[in-house]
Amino acid sequence: MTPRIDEAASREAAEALAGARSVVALTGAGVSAESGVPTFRDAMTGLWARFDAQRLATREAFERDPALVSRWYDERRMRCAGCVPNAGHSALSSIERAITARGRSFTLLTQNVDRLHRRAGSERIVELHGSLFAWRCTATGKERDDLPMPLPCYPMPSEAGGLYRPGVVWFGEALPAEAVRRASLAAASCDLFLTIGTSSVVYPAAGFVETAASVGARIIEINPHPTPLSHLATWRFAAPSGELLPQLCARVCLE
Ligand code: BV8
Repeated sequence: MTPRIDEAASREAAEALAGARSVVALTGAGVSAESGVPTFRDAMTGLWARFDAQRLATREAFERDPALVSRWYDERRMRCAGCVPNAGHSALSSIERAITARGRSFTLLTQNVDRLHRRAGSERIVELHGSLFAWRCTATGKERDDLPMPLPCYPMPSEAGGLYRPGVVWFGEALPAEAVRRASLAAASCDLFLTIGTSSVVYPAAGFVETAASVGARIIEINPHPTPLSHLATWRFAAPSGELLPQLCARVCLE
């Protein structure tokens, strides 16, 4: 049974969103779940069921077994290439356009590596954790997103004599400095922050919610399950993002 969304709260939150001076949205794997993109835990099915994602998504794992890790990422890349943005992605893209058309600020921080926000038309995107479609040469550090799908071999050697590694941020690796700079600035200067489809346990990404709350921004949390940061939410919707975001969008875009 689809959870009933509190109409009054939804109207209030949409009014706050429509009137906000500066909006930040943080998304996690839950936003892509309705597109069929496996979240970390879902990705661990079949061949991968016997692995722990957090142990596989590390530089040490790649150095220990580059073929295994390259294959896991390439299979996730191909899975994502076959998925399409859902109503939640499209709603966020429309909300961005409606807010920026009014001369106000909108920044989308995503932990997702599937590039579905970009395919849905969002433009002001900060990819906090990189992308499955980017591969980085271990010898030169240069990234490219045009490698054949599937890769011809695992791991794939680079022209510079290194290997191509996934262009994502692994656990224990620093996020791209420019992404952190943009995200920190946006979170510290926003007056409305949406946190959508994330378990809020991965840092420093989850920390941007805390930054926004510390500067007095109002927080909208959209997640069927509570998170460790639910107590910071001004409005909390225990609903799928693919259902709630179009409702918010309808109100914001018609304002
Ligand atoms: C770093 C790319 C330091 C790879 C990912 C405090 C501060 C700083 C660091 C730490 C800290 N505490 C701990 C750390 C270390 C660590 C960390 O956070 N560990 C956690 C697990 C405790 N952080 C790091 O290692 C980060 N690096 O700090 O480096 C440093 C500094 C300088 C120099 C050197 C080092 C790097 C973190 C990035 C890791 N990479 N992704 C890949 O994808 O393979 S994170 C990855 O896992 C995802 O991006 C995602 O963010 C995270 C969890 O995955 P999921 O569970 O699938 O997704 P999510 O959490 O979003 O949960 C899904 C949610 O959706 C659920 O809540 C569910 O209820 C909800 N949902 C489901 N359906 C729907 C829905 N919601 C709405 N609608 C629906 N339909």
